[in-house]
Amino acid sequence: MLSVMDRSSYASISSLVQQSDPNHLPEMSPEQQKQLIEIRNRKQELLLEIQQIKDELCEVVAEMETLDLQEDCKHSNKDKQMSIGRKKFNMDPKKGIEYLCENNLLQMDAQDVAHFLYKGEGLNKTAIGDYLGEKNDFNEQVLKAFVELHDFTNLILVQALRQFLWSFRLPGEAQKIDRMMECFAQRYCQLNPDIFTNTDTCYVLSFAIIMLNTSLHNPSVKDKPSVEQFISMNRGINNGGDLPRELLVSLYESIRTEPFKIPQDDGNDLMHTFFNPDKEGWLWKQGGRYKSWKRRWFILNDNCLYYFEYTTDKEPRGIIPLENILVREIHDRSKPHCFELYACGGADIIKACKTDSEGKVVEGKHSVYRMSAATEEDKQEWIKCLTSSISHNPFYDILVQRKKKALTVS
Ligand code: 4IP
Repeated sequence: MLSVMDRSSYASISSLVQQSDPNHLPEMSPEQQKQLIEIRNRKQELLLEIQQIKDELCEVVAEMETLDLQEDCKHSNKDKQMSIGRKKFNMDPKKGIEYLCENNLLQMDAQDVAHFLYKGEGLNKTAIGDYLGEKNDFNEQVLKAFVELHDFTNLILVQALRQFLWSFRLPGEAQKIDRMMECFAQRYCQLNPDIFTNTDTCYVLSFAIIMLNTSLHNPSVKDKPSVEQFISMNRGINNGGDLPRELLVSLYESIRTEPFKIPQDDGNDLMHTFFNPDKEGWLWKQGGRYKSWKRRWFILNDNCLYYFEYTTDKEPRGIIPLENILVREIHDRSKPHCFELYACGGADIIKACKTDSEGKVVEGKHSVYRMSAATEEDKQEWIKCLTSSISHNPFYDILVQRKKKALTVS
């Protein structure tokens, strides 16, 4: 508009535009009045346009703020879901992984899951161990991918084991340990092809090292094996031949001077044990010295029997290891469906521990543990589970088989 008007006429018209009474225009020619009306109209249009642009701007700003907010929420939601996923994993590894995949925080892909476990952020190492040891195609692929994330190149076997056993906690179940150690031995031999003639030798020696660690550093083991004993223990395990003496001496020395660091998981181990029991349920238990009956929640797991006052208790009231223990049916006049645990070999007192009335841990005083089940079926089921837990230690069966394989010349 300025281009069609000279500056002075624009100034004069502009001053008129500013007048308080826009309809009172006495000194203006009709031409000027026409121009003025046009300018006013244009001004109105421009003001309207400005208002529209302002409104649009406000909308865009509001939209941007909402987006930022959503993004923030999304992030905090993701963090929240991640933390829920980790907690779920620690309670039940399979469910945790499912949850993380459902929420797109993880892909149901062996490599991706293996990375997640290897990173291990916020994860309980016992739960990692359990997941990796699980027997199904997918978990086995994850285990393989997980082991492949470890680099054992040029490490002596003890160092490789240290690295491996620190990345998760070996589960108590023999079959799981077997699968994991098998994978470990394969990976170690693949990266260090000149050390062992077959992976079974590596597997057996790895176990010998783990056992040596226990014998040398567990205070309850009185007779500490010497290096010569360790060497003779491992005679013939290399396809019928002996492993180099220097190798065995260096393994022995490494363990003697520095015990394995085993992940502890802040007391969660026991909790974890209680999540996967062989059998659990209410039983009445008779006291040791005072023969009163108490209703207790029993959990049988890994060759050990635990009892609690309430199902929700975190700490057991008593623990009865089932070594050298037998079970038999018994008739009791005061309670139905009874059975009892007794020491084989005629020991007077069953080795066990319990918390006393002041919460102190003390030795048990039972010569037998007599229990009463709610029904005859439940009694039979307890006897069956206890008997199989007592008589079967699959871990040793597996090791014996392997040792046989490693001793035979292929
Ligand atoms: C107690 O009887 C309870 O039965 C205890 O069971 C039992 O300990 C005691 O055995 C027995 O004297 P009172 O409560 O009537 O005193 P719980 O600990 O489950 O309450 P056990 O060893 O069975 O846990 P002794 O041997 O401590 O007397």
